[in-house]
Amino acid sequence: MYLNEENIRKDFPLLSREVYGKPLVYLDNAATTQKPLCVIRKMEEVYSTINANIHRGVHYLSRQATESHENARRTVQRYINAASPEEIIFTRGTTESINLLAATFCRSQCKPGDEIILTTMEHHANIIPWQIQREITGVELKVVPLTKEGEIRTEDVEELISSRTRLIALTHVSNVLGTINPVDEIIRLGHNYNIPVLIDAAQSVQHFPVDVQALDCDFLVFSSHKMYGPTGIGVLYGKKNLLEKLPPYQGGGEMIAHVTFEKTTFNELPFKFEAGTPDYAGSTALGEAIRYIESIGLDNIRRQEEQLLRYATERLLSIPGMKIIGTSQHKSSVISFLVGSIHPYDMGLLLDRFGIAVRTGHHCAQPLMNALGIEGTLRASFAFYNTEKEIDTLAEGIERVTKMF
Ligand code: C6P
Repeated sequence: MYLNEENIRKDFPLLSREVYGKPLVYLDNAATTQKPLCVIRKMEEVYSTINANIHRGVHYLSRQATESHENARRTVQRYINAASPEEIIFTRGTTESINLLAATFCRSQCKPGDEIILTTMEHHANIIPWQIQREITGVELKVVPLTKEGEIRTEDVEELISSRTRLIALTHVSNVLGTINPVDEIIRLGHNYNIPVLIDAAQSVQHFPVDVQALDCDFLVFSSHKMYGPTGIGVLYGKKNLLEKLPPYQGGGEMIAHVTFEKTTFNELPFKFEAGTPDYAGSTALGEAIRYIESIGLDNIRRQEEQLLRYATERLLSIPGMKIIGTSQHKSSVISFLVGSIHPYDMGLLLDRFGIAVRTGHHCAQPLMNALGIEGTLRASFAFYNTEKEIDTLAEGIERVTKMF
């Protein structure tokens, strides 16, 4: 392996706990990752040393807390290589980021009958906000089909483009299939037709470098808790000229320039989209998580996870009755699978008794499940702190369960 697992695992206190008297094997990293001690300590540090409401007070603590929040914004900017910190909007996570964009974009940029292109493999977070806007603003949704390997083809996106297309919104990496989509090609395609592109990076920014200027994407969203940071905070990146065209999402403190009962004028970017007291403790800890990732190195993370994926794919395929769902050549460290006719829920419950945490069900991607003709899958998802030994434990667990049925 590329990284020294023993040293790395020491950074994550939770990984050394036991469940049911057995060592925990945590393979649900696509749902949320565990947190390194430096992130946990950073939360404690904020609340025990600089806690104060930000952007408002003239007092010392308030200025320190504000600086900490704004430093975190610059850290995120650097991490995804955005052109300026104004392009980084803090939200509660990917879901809120997409809801914000769907509501403000459809309200201001779309007329009834205009079209948004999505793909079959989207998470519900990149489907339902658009359906809500379909009800409110009359936009229509077009859906890119899937190949049998579980991939999206750029030519199938192009098929759906019309003079009414206003946005293409797709996931970078499928949370079920692990497929890494050719987003660079799709962004170029969109721009050939003057169509902006939103990338759901919830399953990519923690696995490999994502450079918004190199990709030239127009919007990009992700969640802190899937990248070793705290829960309850995430990011909406948008190109400045596009964000400036959008109206505010929520109203309240911080997002205003001047208020009277007759009329309110709004604050500049990014504050226009950050109504209310922001999660400055969360943003500060997200900044710490990013520094932690950078200290390991995203290229090292990618190589380590690619090796885990290869090892796990081979090991799982040696189990009789194993079917891996999602066989793209370009995959991130996610394996969805079914074994014979065993229900994923039954298998998941029994694996849990062996201390193995995997996810079961539709993974918030029911339209994808419908397209695949299945109800759900088991899903093992790996982070760089997982080990080949843990993959052996998973495989042995599956073999034991198979024998019980
Ligand atoms: N996927 C999973 O186990 P939030 O909940 O806002 O942090 O992220 C939503 C989301 C959006 N897009 C993609 C591609 C995602 O994978 C997720 C979250 C988790 O797969 C929880 S369902």
